[in-house]
Amino acid sequence: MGQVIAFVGLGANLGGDPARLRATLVSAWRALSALPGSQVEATSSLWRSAPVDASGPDYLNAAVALRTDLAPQALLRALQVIEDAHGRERPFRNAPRTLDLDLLRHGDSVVHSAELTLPHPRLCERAFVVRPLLEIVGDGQAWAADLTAALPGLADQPLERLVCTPDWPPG
Ligand code: PH2
Ligand code: MG
Ligand code: MG
Repeated sequence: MGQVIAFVGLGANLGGDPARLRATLVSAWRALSALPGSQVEATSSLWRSAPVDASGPDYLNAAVALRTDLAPQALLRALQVIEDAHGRERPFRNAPRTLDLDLLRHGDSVVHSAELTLPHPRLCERAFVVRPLLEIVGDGQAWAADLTAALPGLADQPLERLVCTPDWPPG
């Protein structure tokens, strides 16, 4: 298949104060950049967001563009391994989590399998996904227009871009 650009959403809302959540996302970023045949090409800001369709503390969210050799299913499995290495538990749907890594897009792949739907079915429904993605998706990408078009409808989802974030983006 050759290399494609995959977009991965990062989230965490369990495990401690905001500095601890940030350390988790830094660690996850390093794990993503260490995946075989993969490099992080772009990293969004960190965003603090109220839980959407979920309970628990505020989240830290971000998104990265990952240039990768990995096929969608292999990348999904690798993301789950990184989640598990960060103490992820899955007691119920949308439970608070130490780390969530969501495969949002994988090049132009369209996938409908039991484990994976691409593009992510709720890509344009969540401000904590749309706002970070808009920071790193080039205007040349046709689907960036869908993100921009979704923004006004997401104004009721509280989130803020964090401007002073030591260690982020990791390098
Ligand atoms: N993830 C969820 C459910 N709700 N809310 C915010 N703000 N950020 C998330 O990453 C998030 C959520 C399920 O993955
Ligand atoms: Mg998620
Ligand atoms: Mg997830």
